Amino acid sequence: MSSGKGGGGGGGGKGGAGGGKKKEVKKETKLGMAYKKDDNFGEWYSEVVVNSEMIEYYDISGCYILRPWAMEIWEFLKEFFDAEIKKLKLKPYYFPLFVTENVLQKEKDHIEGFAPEVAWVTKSGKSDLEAPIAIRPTSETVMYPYFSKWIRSHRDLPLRCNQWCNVVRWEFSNPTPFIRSREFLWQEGHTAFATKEEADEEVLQILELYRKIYEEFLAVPVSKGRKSEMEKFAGGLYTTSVEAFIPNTGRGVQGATSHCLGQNFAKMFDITFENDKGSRSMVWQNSWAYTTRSIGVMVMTHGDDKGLVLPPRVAPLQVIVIPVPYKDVDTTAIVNECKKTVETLEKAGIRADLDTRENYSPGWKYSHWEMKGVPLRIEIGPKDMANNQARVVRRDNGAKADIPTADLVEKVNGLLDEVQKNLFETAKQKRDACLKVVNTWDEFIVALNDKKLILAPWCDEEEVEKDVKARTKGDLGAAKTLCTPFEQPDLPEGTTCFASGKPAKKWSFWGRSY
Ligand code: 87F
Repeated sequence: MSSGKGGGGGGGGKGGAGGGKKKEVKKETKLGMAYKKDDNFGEWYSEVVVNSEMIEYYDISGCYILRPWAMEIWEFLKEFFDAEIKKLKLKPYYFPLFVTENVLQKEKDHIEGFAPEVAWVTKSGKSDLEAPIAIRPTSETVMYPYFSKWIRSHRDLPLRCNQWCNVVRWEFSNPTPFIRSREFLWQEGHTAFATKEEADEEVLQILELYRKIYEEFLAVPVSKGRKSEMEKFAGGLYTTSVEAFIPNTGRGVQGATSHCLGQNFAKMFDITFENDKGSRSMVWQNSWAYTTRSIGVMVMTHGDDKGLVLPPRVAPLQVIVIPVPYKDVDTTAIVNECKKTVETLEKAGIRADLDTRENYSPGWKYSHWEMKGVPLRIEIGPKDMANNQARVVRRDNGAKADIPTADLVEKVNGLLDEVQKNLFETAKQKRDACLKVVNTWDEFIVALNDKKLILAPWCDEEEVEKDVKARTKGDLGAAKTLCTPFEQPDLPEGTTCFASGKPAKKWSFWGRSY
């Protein structure tokens, strides 16, 4: 059971600009949220992740402690994804954390832009290392020399490897728990095939799994699409992604990426196989990843002024049972009824617990578990006991129902499904309400300032994307393409690019992003 202490992240580096109204916090217990989501989103977010006990701030900027309330969510996602990729014949690997400068530099062309973010180990104890060693920001250069060694003939293909690990990218822009941290957890899949067709197929299979993680587990709507040439992974052939949108900030956020690397790395690392004609061919490669950022996107999407709101499928606890004692009425009987309820729910496979702490009032406990985002609360008092019922309260919309004890499991299961569905539908409605189709530059600027998710006809020229970036540069960051969605509206003959006036080739999402 948690200590029940809220608020007050230690360490520095809390995100969000100052200002914004502070709500009165109940003084005696320090429980409750000081910031509102619509008043000061940055501070609200920091407060939610700390008060819900997902995150503890750490004394290195951009590094955070992930507490069980966050790690258990990560484990649910991992369990699902791991089972799915095993069906696709992915094998688990673990490659070292460290990489020599020599090997890291092997992919010089694209590492160049990333170089400032690479962290180095230069000492052991007091003495300098012979040569500095980098900490992996990603593992292409760590893995591919061994792909070259392991792949000899077409019988060694496909090679499909996945590792769950941490990576380090020493970012300098505004660190935000989950969303932008200097160390984060991810899975990285790296695969090699004999043909491009097989690689192409896998890119989309994985992207569909990422969509499921966001939409079916985290209840966050995403768009699948392809990245522009500017925004793709420079080392690869093409990049696909799932993109989410945060209405409060009007920013897009890349949820996960699935890249077809083509034969670029095969060339660099000499990854070839003997084909069935007896000569040597280069492999076709993919790489793909999703990270703990997904948890942050979920928090931003569903959280409210009372704190975190968790989709039931990823909630470490789905039901919290709270005894509501009354003056002279027998408390032991109520607590026993609560215990019985938890047992019944647990037996039915529902994640349930009870809060029997005697030094806190029921009202305090309600706020505490609301702040932690538990999907359903069950209150049991003398009246409920007498009527053989329990009061069930939904976290997502506050709806209350008195449910006969005999129907509890069935009704709770139904409610959990409803909460899951409602969170997704509500988030989708909010996102769709931000969608703005624009055709001209003037409309684009209005929509951008209005925090919209912009869909615009585009000529698909890199120079034009650069130009848009330059023309929208400012304190809030420049606008860029988020992706070109696979689901394309009609593009009538003669449609022109919103930014260049040239003939438009496609509809693309534009906006500011995380
Ligand atoms: C930061 C420092 C050094 C991103 C970096 O997306 C290198 C890099 O290569 C870097 N930040 N990237 C691109 C990562 C590409 C790719 N790697 C495997 C993925 C999915 C998983």
